[in-house]
Amino acid sequence: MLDQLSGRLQKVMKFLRGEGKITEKNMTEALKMIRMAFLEADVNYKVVKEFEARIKEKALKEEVLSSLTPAQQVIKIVRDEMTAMLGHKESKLNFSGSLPSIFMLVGLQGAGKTTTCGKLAKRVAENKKHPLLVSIDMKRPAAQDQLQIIAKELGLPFYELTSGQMASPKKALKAVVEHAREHSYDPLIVDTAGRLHVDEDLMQELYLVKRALDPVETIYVGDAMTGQDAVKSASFFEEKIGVTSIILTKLDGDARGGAALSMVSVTGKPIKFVGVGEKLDRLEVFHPDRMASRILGMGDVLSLIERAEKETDLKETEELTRRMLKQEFSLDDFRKQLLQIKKMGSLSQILSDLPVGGPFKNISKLKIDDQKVVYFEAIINSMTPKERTNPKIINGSRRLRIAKGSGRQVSDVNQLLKQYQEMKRMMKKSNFKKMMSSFPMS
Ligand SMILES: Nc1nc2c(ncn2[C@@H]2O[C@H](COP(=O)(O)OP(=O)(O)OP(=O)(O)O)[C@@H](O)[C@H]2O)c(=O)[nH]1
Ligand SMILES: [Mg+2]
Repeated sequence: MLDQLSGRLQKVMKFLRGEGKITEKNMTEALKMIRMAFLEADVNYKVVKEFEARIKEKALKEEVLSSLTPAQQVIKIVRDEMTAMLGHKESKLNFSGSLPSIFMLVGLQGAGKTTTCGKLAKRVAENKKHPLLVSIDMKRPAAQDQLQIIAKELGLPFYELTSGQMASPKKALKAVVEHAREHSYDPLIVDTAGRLHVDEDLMQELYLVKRALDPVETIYVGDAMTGQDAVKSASFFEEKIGVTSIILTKLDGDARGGAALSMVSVTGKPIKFVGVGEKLDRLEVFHPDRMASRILGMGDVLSLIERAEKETDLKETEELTRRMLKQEFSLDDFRKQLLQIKKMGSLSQILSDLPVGGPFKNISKLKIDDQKVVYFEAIINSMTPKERTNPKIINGSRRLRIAKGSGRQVSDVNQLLKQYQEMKRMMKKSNFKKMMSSFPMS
């Protein structure tokens, strides 16, 4: 995610570190590099100019220049300004005092509104809320079905509106809200129709729906891959119907970052969540500070830790880390780790949260796909406890026995042992502890 921008900005940070002293000349050079990186990432021109001016003003101050670590100071300024650009602090969803709180999702066609309705419903349900899903998209015949299928998958209620009912929208919407109130559903999450382009018809329709529902959150859903187009249409929606927050989707793709970096400054609205995959659990709280660190190559260790805490047994993780540090990493540990990886999401997702180019660079070369995790688990299950703690004793005949026992090939056993050795070797090289203690987190 945002690899190119991240790569270019990391070069600037490296350049600054290499310079030692900060002068007007090398600062101008660094700012030029930053400007180019941002423009290439499709960040709004005005936003870039303001950003540049603020960095320059702060970086060329006496206390920075005369400090012992001027480059570090400048890097911190860049990070802080980027955090501000992304919206300072995380921003939570609003709920209204009277039930139900209504969330209305709007945006262009294919931005991810329907999927995001499902993701949001799942998230609030996990926080002990009782969401009700409804779609007022009557344009596409499949639109109702799509949301209904999502609701079913999540085991959450869905209110079916017919186009007959929607012939008098005010009445129909009132009935939905009444239904939600009667059954104490909260929030009521409303999916709407998208259009290929912003047009007056759509805006008029959405405006009327908004007026009838009076939602506490009108959430603009924007596709991060479309860059400045997403920002422009967000402004248009804000102007015509008014939005309260933003969710950016498809940040798992090869979005260049322009949308994320311009959205808040241009619209003045906070990004509350980001979509990072098609599946319904791939919605993350948007943390401006972590995002800035991630883009600057400082890695999003906090998000990773948070996810790990949610998905895994914390004690087990601690123990595993301790064993890794002590180089006691056995095949049992390897298996535990595979299981945790399986629980936490794909390995590539986990790795994208780690500091790039840092000590984890090598680990990202390890490729383990989800199917293999299943095979590997079966293979390790077929080993004796002794073999697991001391894999060195696994000779040819043992390999054959293990393969047979797990229903796999000897080559699979070999591959597993190779991957285990590789991981062990990389853990050793990675100096986990040093990385964790030196990571700048404020
Ligand atoms: N990779 C990825 N795909 C996403 C994400 N969010 C949505 N999608 C995909 O984007 C496509 C469109 O999503 P929908 O939820 O149908 O979009 P929509 O805004 O409801 O579209 P319309 O109702 O046609 O306006 C689907 O294939 C989704 O799976 C995301 O965060 N990451
Ligand atoms: Mg839809």
